[in-house]
Amino acid sequence: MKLLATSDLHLGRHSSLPFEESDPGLTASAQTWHRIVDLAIREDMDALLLAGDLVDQSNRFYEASAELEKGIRRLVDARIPVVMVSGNHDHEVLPELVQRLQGENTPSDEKGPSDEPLVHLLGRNGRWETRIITARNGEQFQVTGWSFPEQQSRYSRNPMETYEPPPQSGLVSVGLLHCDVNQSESVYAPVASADFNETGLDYWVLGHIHKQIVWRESAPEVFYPGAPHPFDAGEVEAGTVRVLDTDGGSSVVPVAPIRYVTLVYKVNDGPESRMRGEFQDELRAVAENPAIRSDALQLLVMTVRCRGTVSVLNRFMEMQGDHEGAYITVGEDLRAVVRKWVEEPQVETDLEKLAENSNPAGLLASWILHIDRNMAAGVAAAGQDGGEAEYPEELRELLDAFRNEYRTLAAHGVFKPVVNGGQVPSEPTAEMIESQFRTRAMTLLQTLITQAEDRK
Ligand SMILES: [Mn+2]
Repeated sequence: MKLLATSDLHLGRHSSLPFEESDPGLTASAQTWHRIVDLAIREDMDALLLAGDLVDQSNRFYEASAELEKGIRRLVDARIPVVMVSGNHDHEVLPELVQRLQGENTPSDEKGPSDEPLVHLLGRNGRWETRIITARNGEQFQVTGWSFPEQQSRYSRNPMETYEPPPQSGLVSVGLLHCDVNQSESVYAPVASADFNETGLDYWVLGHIHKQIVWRESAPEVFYPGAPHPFDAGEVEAGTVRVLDTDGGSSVVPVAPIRYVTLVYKVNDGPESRMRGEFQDELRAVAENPAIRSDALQLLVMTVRCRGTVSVLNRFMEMQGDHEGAYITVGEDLRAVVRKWVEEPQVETDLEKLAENSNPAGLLASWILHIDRNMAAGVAAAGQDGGEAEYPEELRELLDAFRNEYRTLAAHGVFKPVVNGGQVPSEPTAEMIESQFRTRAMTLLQTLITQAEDRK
C-alpha cells in the first residue's frame, strides 16, 4: 500500500511575499491542497492520512472549508479513503464537515463493494479511537487517532497518557496525532518523543510543526511530515508530503508551487554580465535540488547571504540595487525573487590562523568561526525548534546584548520594513542575530587588519 501523509495545510492562509504578486493563487495553500489531491489520484495512492490543522482558524467557516470539501469529494470519487484527526485550528470545522459528507461519502458514480464510508475523522473530543480502513487497493489497515476536543483550541495535557495500544490485528497500523513533541510547557497537546516507542504501531503521522522532523526511523516510524505549503521565510523546510510505502521505505515528495530558500552565495569578482550570470546559475542549481525540485514549483522566495570581500560585495549589491524587487527568470515556469540580501563581508585572510592569536583580531576571528560552524551544522535557527547553538560564554553574552539592541531599535522603528510582507518582526530570530553579528565582527576585523597593514 502507498499511504500519502500530510498535515497543517492551514487552508485560508497565504504565504507572505516581499513584493506584489500578480498571481494570488500562487500564495494560497488551497493550490497546494489540490495538487496533493491530483498526486494521490495520479499516483494511485491507497489512502490519504491528514494529521490536523487542515483549515486555518481565522478562515475556518468560509471558502477554506469549501476547498477542503472539494478535494475530499474528488478523492472519494477516486475511491481513495481519507483518514484524519483534528488539530488546534480545525477542531470545530472537521466534525461538521465529516457530518455533511456522511451518507454521500461513497463514490458518486457507483456504489462501492461495501457500505464502508471513505471519510474518517478519528478520536473525536479527545478520545483515542481505532478503525480498520479498507484501502483503495482492497487491502485493510488500521488507524488509531486522537482529535482536539471540539471546544478547545488549547490542550495542556499529554494525550499519550490515555493511549492504549489497539488490539493486535496483524494489519499495518498507523497512529495519527496533532501534538507538540518535547515541548512540555506547550498548550498544544505536549508529548515526549519517547512516548511513541512502545505503542505497538508501524507508523505515527504527527501534525503541528511545519518542518519535516523524523523522530524515529522504524518500529514505529515517527515523524512530522511538515506543512505541504510554506507561509513565510522561516518555513524553508515546508513544501513536501511524505509517502509511506508499506512494502518498503517512505519518501518525501515536494508539492508546493512556492518555496522559501536561504542561499549562501559566494560572490566572485568579474565583469557585470558574468557576475549576473553566475548568480542565475546558482539559482538554477537551487531549483535542481531534489528536496525542492518538482513540476509544481513556480516561485522561489530567496534570502541571499552574500559572501565576498567588501569591495566585491559593494559592487554586487550596487548592481542588484537597480533591480530591487525584480523577478528573476530561473527556468521555464520558474521565477525567483529575493526578499532579503544579507551582506557577509569576508576578509582575504586565513581565519583559522588568525584565531590562534590572543589579540582582538584573533578573538573576532574565533567568534566568526564559531558562528560559521553553527550555521553550517544547521543550528543557526536555534531557539525555534532545535536546541540552543553552542557558544563560548562571552560570545553568547554579546549575542544576547545584540538581541536586546535589536529589540530596542525595532521598537523605535529604526529598521526598514523589508521582511515579512512589510512588517519588521519585533523579535529577531537567532539566525538574524547571528548573521548580523557576523557582519559587524567581519567589518571590524577588516578594519583591524587594514590598520595593522597601514602601520607596516
Ligand atoms: Mn497546530
